[in-house]
Amino acid sequence: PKRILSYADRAELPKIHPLASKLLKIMEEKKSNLCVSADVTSNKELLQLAESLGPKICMLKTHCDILKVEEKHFLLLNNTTFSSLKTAKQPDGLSAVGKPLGRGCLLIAQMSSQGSLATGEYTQAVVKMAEENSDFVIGFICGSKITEKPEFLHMTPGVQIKAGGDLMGQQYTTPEDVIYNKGSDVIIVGRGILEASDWLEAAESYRKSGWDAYKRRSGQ
Ligand code: BMP
Repeated sequence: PKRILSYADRAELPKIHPLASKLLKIMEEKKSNLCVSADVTSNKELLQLAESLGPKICMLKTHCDILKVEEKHFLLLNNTTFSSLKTAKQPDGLSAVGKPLGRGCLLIAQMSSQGSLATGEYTQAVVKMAEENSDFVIGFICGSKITEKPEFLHMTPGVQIKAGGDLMGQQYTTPEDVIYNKGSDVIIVGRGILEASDWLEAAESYRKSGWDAYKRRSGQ
């Protein structure tokens, strides 16, 4: 594959979004392009995950709406306006609220599930939408690099050390394939880490594979 700019160089690009720059700097400093997908259903586990894996990750992704709160007898209103990043299919509207707060948005351009319809023209339309809203959109959830513009971040779910899949249609590729061959920037890993007997050890092995693949790709 073609040589790429380093994360550190991209963080300094004149047109980079401040949030993208912040993430790229974190990645370089912590030598981590690992985002853990904290798909757990208890607050306690979520906090434990954040505490123990914090040093290994550049980002923690949550599905706040799966947290169980029944035991305390109240409903949960999922309002993610205050998180630093949102994933969305439409940046309009969100940007009006998010921009003044220094927030950013990731657009879903491709999906890792089998039979996904987010391909071809849809993906191209999403790239165009991102380019037209680059003051708010900082990148994509995608399977591979979909734009050459180095200001945009590419983040890829469906990652495990062994390629394969689950019974619900999730398809997995390896950190090496995602970062080195597909040219993505960040690996998003859920069960590969959460189902391991030792979270920390598993997170370290994903961090290392993701980082080694990046070093190889950037020729460092
Ligand atoms: P896991 O590594 O356990 O398969 O988790 C992947 C995470 O990424 C899940 O939270 C899932 O909802 C999310 N995700 C995905 O797997 N594929 C996509 O295309 C988009 C996602 O948000």
